[in-house]
Amino acid sequence: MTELRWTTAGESHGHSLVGILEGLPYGLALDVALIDEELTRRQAGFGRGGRMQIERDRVHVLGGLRAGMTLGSPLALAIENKDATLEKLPDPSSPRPGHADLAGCQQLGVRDARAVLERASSRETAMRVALGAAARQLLHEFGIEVFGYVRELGGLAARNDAFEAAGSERRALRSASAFQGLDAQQEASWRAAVEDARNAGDTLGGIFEVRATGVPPGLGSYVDPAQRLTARLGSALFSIPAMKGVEIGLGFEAARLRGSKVHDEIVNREAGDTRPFGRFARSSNRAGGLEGGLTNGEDLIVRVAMKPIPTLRRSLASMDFESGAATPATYQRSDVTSVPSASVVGEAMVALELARALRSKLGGDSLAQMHSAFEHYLRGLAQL
Ligand code: EPS
Repeated sequence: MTELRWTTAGESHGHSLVGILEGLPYGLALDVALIDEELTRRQAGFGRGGRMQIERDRVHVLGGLRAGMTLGSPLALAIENKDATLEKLPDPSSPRPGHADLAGCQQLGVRDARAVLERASSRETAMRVALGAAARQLLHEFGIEVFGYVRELGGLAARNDAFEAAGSERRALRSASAFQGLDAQQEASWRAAVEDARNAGDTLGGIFEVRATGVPPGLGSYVDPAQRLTARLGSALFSIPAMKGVEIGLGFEAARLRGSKVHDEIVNREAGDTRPFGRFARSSNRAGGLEGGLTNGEDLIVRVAMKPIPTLRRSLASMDFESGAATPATYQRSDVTSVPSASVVGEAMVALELARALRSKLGGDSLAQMHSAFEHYLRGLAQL
């Protein structure tokens, strides 16, 4: 068995984005149309700018599949850039505060912000969404579903219980939203906030939440610090450009409450609870499904804060690379907000980490072997 791991290559305005996902088992039927659906979802969202009018992200499978089934070899994917203008684009003369432009040039010791921003751009996350969409299909085989949605935009929060209130309408509500949201009441004010920021030449950040349901207990590790799922998720989510905070369950709020108001009491599973994870359940889920670096059988709940995009039409103060004179940061075009897109990327990252943890728990080289190991594991849980 190969550990599930992934890598990407490609520049924002280069020929293509390329991704490799290693460790998928043999025998998984992979629906490429579902990968493309996720790519389309990532491109959408009110507040996106000119670039998204140009791109039509579609995945090309370069390796790892035969007749739609995984071969157990690395899955190799490509997404073509329509705006493949890398060779012609000018070098920005003054770095943008908040982007990697300056720190990247400082790291390289050259005034070549183009070289830096091309890879620092969140264009790269399109490929992560494609790889994540493949990982989700593996999770789906084991009853695990990952769902992301926007909770807050420009400081305007959706209702707290939007996820629970949406119930079985969740997917339909999110598809109908221009923001990957679940609170229809919030849409108009988010739209107005984006229009307002656009008119002011400004940008907006926000918060999205990712939930995973059907997650069995015991994924992750309490033994190896690096394999604690909490640590892996934090690292994966912070690896998305522009993410400034990650909370799990109650998150920072837990620090302000007494233990009795934080920990989830252990109770007998209720009669209506059909999860096949044994007799133990919780009376609440403030831990967000993680204890001791391991999943505990409850839903996984993570929230992620995204800063506003650093490319502002109303450019912030910067310096000309050559002359050193004070000058506004270079501006070409930008989105006003991409929090809705970030929620799709966050979902992909959570899916990749959960799939990785599941692979490492169950082992096996083929999907059939994984299923046997899973059944055996569930029998063990039932006897505990
Ligand atoms: C980005 C700048 C914009 C965004 C881009 C991320 O691209 P451009 O410079 O071509 O206008 O649209 O996001 C994407 C291309 C994408 O697919 O999400 C940046 O500087 O990070």
